[in-house]
Amino acid sequence: MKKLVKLAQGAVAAGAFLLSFGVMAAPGHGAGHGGGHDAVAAIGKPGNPAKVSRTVVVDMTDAMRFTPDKIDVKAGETIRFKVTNSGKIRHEMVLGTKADLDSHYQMMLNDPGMRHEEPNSVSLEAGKAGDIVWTFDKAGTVAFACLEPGHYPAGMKGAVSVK
Ligand SMILES: [Cu+2]
Repeated sequence: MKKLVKLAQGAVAAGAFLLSFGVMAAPGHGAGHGGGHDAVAAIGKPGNPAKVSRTVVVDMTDAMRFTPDKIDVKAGETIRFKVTNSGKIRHEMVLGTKADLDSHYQMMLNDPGMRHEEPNSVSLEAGKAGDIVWTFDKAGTVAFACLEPGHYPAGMKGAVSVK
């Protein structure tokens, strides 16, 4: 636990300037951070499970890593991320812009019991599996991360490159 706290403190220092920005950027967060997120619109949209282009398997571990952590997709594809937690603690995969993930992470530090249960995320207990179905509609980079306290700054993040 001591180690996690230390990592979290590092993140606070690194992300301190983002805090005020983050609060402005995500006004609905406390109430289940509503559907009106600009940042969510910028990364694509929830996909139709009946129209999945392909499945990408992503594993999460207590080494604070996603495997793979670099994923290539084509604009217009709907991806089913089949996410597994092979660790012994809770992990989650959250898709977002880097700014959005940074600001959400600050809120997770303030409210560690918070769970992400939105179309762009899946939060999994040890040994569990779940899905995100997401449509990437324009070229660019979509980041993803585990926002459990200490995990993101320990390197639990990755990127989807949309071409
Ligand atoms: Cu994690």
